[in-house]
Amino acid sequence: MTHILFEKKGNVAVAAIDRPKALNALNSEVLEDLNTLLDGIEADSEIRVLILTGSGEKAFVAGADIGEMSALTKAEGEAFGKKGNDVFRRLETLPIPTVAAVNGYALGGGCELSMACDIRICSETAVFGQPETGLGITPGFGGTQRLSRLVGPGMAKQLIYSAKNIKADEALRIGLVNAVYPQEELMAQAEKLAETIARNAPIAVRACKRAINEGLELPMDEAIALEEKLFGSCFETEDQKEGMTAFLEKRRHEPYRDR
Ligand code: DAK
Repeated sequence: MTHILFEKKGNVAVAAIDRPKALNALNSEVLEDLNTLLDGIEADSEIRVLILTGSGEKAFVAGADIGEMSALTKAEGEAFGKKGNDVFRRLETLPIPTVAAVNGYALGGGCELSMACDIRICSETAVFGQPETGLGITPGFGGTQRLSRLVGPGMAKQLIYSAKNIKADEALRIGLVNAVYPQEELMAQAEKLAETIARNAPIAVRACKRAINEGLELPMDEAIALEEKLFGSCFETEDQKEGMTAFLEKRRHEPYRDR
């Protein structure tokens, strides 16, 4: 991968989009690298949580690459949109939890990339926005859909129609991010959160992700039935047996083994 820095720390993977000359903007190469990253993560059963961030201090991702997009034809625009949407959807449905550690500008495709992650935390310097209508386009990587689901249609419409950016405190207030930290603490906090998640039973955590993501798309009766099925499947795991036995024996459970 040319534009992604990758590091594995125990069961946690940290990936940083690294294209400093364009504030980590997403061009076709970065989208291909993201796909390669997800191939590697899916193939590595040790990885239980993925943290996604931007390299440098200024930007998470400053959007899709405007230079590359500016000359697209209608057909090429659709192909570029599909490439991005496919990889963002793949990220969103990755079996393991994902945390976006937003360390600066998260505009357009950058905001959309953070919204394809399960959890967003950010630095005090973070700036979010969907500036597309100011550029003569609509959000193209799922922004109209994911922002409405995260912050509600009224707030999403205001942000998208006005193309106005918001700072970290406002992102926290509207529920776009879960927490704001000083820049120098952001990655440590992201890793702390990821390690906390990684210590819990991985099969159960993955089942929770499926239940929430897929359940939100279903009518309540079907969503509850999905939860029941996933709950039941946990009773075939060694981690459930160890977790409950340890509780009853008043001891700490052994590290979960993903079985
Ligand atoms: N694309 C390409 N280059 C970018 C960029 C971007 N999105 N953002 C920044 N850069 C480049 C700048 O051109 C500059 O390059 P040089 O001039 O040094 O060569 C370098 O990064 C540093 O940026 P600035 O000099 O502008 O830095 P400032 O601190 O002054 O400003 C800024 C930072 C983030 C406020 C500013 O760079 C900015 O406004 N950037 C653009 C933000 C933006 O509008 N992003 C949204 C892009 S639209 C679709 C698929 C996808 C999308 C839409 C449709 N389909 C095909 C369906 C998604 C659209 C978007 O994401």
